[in-house]
Amino acid sequence: MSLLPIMVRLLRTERTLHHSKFNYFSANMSSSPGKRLRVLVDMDGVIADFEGGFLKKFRARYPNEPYVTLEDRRGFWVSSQYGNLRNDLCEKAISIWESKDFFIELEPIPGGVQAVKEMAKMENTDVFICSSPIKHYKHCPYEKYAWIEKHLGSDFLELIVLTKDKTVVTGDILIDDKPDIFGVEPNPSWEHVLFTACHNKHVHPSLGQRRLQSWADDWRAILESRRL
Ligand code: UMP
Ligand code: MG
Repeated sequence: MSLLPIMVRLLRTERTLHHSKFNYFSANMSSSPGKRLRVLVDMDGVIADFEGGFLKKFRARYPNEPYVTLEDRRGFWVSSQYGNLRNDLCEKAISIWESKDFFIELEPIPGGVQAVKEMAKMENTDVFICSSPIKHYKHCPYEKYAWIEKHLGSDFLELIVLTKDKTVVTGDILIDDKPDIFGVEPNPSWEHVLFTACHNKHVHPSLGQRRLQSWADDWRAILESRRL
């Protein structure tokens, strides 16, 4: 039996394997190294200053009521802390963010808009704005869209995910100031990077949880670490 046909077949197989391996590596190396990344960026407390806007409007509408300084804020829920101060202050707090123009007039958090624009331009990177609207829907969802258009531009209107449950949204990273993010999906695909805010700076991060102290912090390094 001649060995020639077998050797020819082996050589062909080797060449095919080599060729496809080369294609695989060259495809991966052609742009930036590592995999494509999907980043979910929260709005309130991360790019829009919910806490500052709330305090300013609460004090203007209820000048004779007690209030909580940003320094003394504890816990994610503003309404709970105000309710603990005095029962009826819970409803008064809620009345502030249920009012027309509350969400659209929020000031941007320093560096946030610039960082989001920059990450959206990065190669192999998809950015979505992932925000929870309040149940009183008369103004909030509309104003969140208007805020994004005003500060990030109309292209970002296509990148908005409004949901009460962020666990059902898939992504590699979720940058969010809420310390505990739960929902129907017990194993969300994203790593929750806790964005530091007045209400969470005293919170001990859960095991292995990373923080972004502000937008001056190294957000690029956090993104790149997830690309590997
Ligand atoms: N919110 C409340 N009660 C509070 C504080 C905030 O309902 O005491 C709302 C305002 C925002 C939402 O719509 O929670 C926070 O959204 P995320 O930043 O988690 O997406
Ligand atoms: Mg938030």
